[in-house]
Amino acid sequence: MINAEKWKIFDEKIRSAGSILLCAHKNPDGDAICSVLALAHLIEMNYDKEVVCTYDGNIPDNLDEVPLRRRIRFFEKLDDDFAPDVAIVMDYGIERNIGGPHKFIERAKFVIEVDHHINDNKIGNLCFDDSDAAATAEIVYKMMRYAGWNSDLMTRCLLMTAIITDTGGFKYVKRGDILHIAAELVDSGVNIQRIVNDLANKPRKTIVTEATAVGATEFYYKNRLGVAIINSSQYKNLDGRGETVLNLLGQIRGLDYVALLKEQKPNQIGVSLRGRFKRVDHIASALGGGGHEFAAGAVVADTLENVKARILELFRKEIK
Ligand SMILES: [Mn+2]
Repeated sequence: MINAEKWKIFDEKIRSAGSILLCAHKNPDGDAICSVLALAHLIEMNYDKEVVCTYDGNIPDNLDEVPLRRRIRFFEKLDDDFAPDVAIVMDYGIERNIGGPHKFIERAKFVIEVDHHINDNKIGNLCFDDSDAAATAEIVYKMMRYAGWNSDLMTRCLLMTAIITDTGGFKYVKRGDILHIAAELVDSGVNIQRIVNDLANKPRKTIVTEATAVGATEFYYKNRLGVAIINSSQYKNLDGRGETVLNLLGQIRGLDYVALLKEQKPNQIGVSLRGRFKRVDHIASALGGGGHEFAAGAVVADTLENVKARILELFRKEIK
């Protein structure tokens, strides 16, 4: 993933760049936003360069307290014709997920990608990809270590926040690597308890909306699938992708799958899928999305009723 040859190119491109842009997927989650901010800060500290960080969509309120949060700017606030020398696209999965900043990437002279999603259509001229990494932040940490970069506590807290959010508080960890990294971060001064407290920072209306959706969940196929719905009038109350719904339903004995349908607009349904020891990534792919084995999603341009019917059909085939 990281080797001398690739590193030489990275180092030279960053060193010679007049302008550098960093971004991740639309509606960034903890890993997306913290990996962007951490790598941006590391480049600034170690190359003495200024870096622009941008995003599209909404940043969840529970990430309000992450260090350097104010540094990442909505893409429409940048010069419309901005053409960076180097663009670094992180944690993006598929090209379509980038959203607004995509135009800047297209104009960039050189594109570097840093990602842990499975992706057959890479857009980077140089790729630091590892689909076994628990978070994009794991790759950033390995870049930092490979290069021998200096880091500060703020950067290390960002990396830990990314790891905690993308592993569901270490629940989805499959390789010891990430735990060794977490241990190194703790020994270097990162306080996990403080990070977890800062993340427990959702608006009341969000928790009430999510709890209501849990209460109205419909169960199918002998209670093996739970389908929760957040309609368009409630969607504005959501903060992030509805983790509380997914986490609560995921605790039900005997339930194998959770599907959360979010009516973002009348004909735009965000779908989050979770499997308990059962893969859901192929179902997300069938809906035009993707993600990880047990946590995946899609955005489908159709009505709520139609998307729900498609999901029930996909799971019916899966469960029978
Ligand atoms: Mn990620």
